[in-house]
Amino acid sequence: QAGPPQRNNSDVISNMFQWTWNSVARECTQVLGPQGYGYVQVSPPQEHIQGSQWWTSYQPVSYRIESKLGTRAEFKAMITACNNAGVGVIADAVINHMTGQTGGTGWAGTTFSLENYPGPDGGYSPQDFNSCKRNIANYGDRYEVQNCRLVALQDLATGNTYVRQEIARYLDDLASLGVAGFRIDAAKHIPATDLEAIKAATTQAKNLYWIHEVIGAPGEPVQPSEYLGSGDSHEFGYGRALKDAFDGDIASLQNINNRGFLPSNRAGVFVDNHDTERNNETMTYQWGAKYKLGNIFMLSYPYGSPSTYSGYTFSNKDAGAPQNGQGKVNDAECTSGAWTCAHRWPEIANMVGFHNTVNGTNLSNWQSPTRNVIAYNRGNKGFVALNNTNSATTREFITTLPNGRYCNVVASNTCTQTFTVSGGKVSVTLPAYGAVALHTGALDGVTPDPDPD
Ligand code: LM2
Ligand code: CA
Repeated sequence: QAGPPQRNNSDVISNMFQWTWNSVARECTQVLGPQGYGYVQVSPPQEHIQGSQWWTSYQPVSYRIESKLGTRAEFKAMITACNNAGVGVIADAVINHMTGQTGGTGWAGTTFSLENYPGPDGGYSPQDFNSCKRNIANYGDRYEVQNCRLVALQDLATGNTYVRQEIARYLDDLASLGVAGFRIDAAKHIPATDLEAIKAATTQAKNLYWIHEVIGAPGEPVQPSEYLGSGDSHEFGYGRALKDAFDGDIASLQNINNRGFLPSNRAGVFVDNHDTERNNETMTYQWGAKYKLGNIFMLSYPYGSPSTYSGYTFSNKDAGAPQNGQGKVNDAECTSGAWTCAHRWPEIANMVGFHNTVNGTNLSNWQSPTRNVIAYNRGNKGFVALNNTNSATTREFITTLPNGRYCNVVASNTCTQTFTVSGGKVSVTLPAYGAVALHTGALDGVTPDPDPD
């Protein structure tokens, strides 16, 4: 079993970038729970600097749970609502550094100056910061990557007992509010042994799910595999490989994991996240149909534990979220396209059900009649075919699904298109840059079981 423990019969995480706590709460109840998502990952909840850019979230000034995304009470209410919907909340924990600003007043009123933060939650003074005050320039130098400043952000001395305790107290506070786990931001910039010590210093947080954001790059001294002693790590090579493949040769995705990736059961994977959609590293919502195909692949192929990504449309990569005056996302923002609401698209939302249904089965019968048409089965529970070309194609594929008439779950939410499996064969018409996904939880005329097993 890869990744986080099953919740809502699922390990799928919906990463909801810059959504407010109130908006996430409603989404858990109305969409994420019913669609079968196991977890929601939210943006950093701690107090941060003021400013209109999204990345103020990544500049802590205290560990008070008061931010542009909501109050402590709203954060707690969100967790309750999500838990009631079956969905665990994973918090983005920014613990490598404080702000890059040299003074000011934070979102919730905390006044700070360079390397001086009054706390009491996240109270730090100059002795709590690393002595290297220069910015990281050479990623080939382990010392520099872990002890100097990431884009000028004041780097916490995570080797010190007091700093470890302060971070542990913050993570335990989040645990006491009911979070299910943590995405450890900038983990590459924290020595793996420090993270193990921080985890050991917690009382409740150590029992939760931890996933480390370690941006692996070939040849660098700090690698994601070092961090597996205190949690899973993200496999950034995965999203990069998907981008390469959908650029022109999806048959190359066969055995995608056989290229030095993390072991499947320790890897978090995604098509994109908030950084990679801004730096060209991966596909993004702007790739349209190919992006949807990438998500269908991720949710149907047995490697890693998947995070889907849901953010907002932008042209300026620093621009903060379009928050209709009150920081909310609602149906209108989804339909207007201001927010992508990608977690609601049938190609993503209904593939969560596919992913949950085929859990535990192996991939078989990989078929690739051309370099950009592929199909495969997941045991006798699921079948998927992808067409990464600009023309529709009708093909007969081998399938291990039992005979029956199946809904193409990526075509719509209401079984508007069906395909019939007979004698281990299925003939499907794949639209240009389109897909067919069939599974035993979505037979025509049979109400899907929202709670399989
Ligand atoms: C992360 N993972 O390791 C986050 O996923 C990523 O989004 C964060 O960068 C980064 N690490 C630090 O937590 C973002 C954003 C940066 C931004 C920082 C801090 O991508 O552009 O840096 O957050 O807010 C900004 C300015 C930068 C400036 C810095 C400090 O862009 O020019 O550096 O603030 O003032 C002088
Ligand atoms: Ca560091």
